Amino acid sequence: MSTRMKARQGQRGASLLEVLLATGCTALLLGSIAAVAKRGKDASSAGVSASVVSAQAQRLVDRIATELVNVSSSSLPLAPAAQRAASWIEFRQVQGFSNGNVIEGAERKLARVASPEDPDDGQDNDRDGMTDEGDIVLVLDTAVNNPPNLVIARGVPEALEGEIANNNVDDNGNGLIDEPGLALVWATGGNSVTVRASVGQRGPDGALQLRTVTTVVHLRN
Ligand SMILES: [Ca+2]
Ligand SMILES: [Ca+2]
Ligand SMILES: [Ca+2]
Ligand SMILES: [Ca+2]
Repeated sequence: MSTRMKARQGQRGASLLEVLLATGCTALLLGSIAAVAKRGKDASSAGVSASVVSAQAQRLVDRIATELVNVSSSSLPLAPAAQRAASWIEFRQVQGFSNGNVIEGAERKLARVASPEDPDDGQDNDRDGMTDEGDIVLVLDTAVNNPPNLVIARGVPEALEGEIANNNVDDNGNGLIDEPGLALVWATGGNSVTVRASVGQRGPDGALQLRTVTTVVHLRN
């Protein structure tokens, strides 16, 4: 074999080695990009911590309390029957006084409604571990046609934490039977509303975590 041919073979060998090395590097690079992308995806679907869910439940109840604290008890609808709770309330806030008369604002409404992602059909449509969870919406004026709903919370279960819906039993022992995930109780002529609300979200381990907050709001006479 001539010296020139040996040199050519050497060049061909080097070229093949370079190609193999380059291919290997590309594969490694693509592999690490895929790994980073997967880590990002895992992080985004990892759920939220229990403290975040607790904060969401607390914020919801605080917001409802803020709405109700300046409400005249006489503006409330009929109280729910004993041992039952409502998942909605209509009310008027006191805006001031004129010649000794109370001036009330427009009728507002707080209600738990079906979530667009999980309609009320007995299925967990969005596969978040809760069946038929809802949103809490605030309507600023019920007299307006098709009033816009302000969504103030999501992930509110069909029944309050520990309660099984529609079995006529007080499963969680709080004195209320089959109460909804937002459970409002007020007595006729009473001066307070008891607000209970559960909020649920998936935790980092994928398991559903529910947090419940209860407060009593004292109304104006
Ligand atoms: Ca669901
Ligand atoms: Ca559903
Ligand atoms: Ca109960
Ligand atoms: Ca029950």
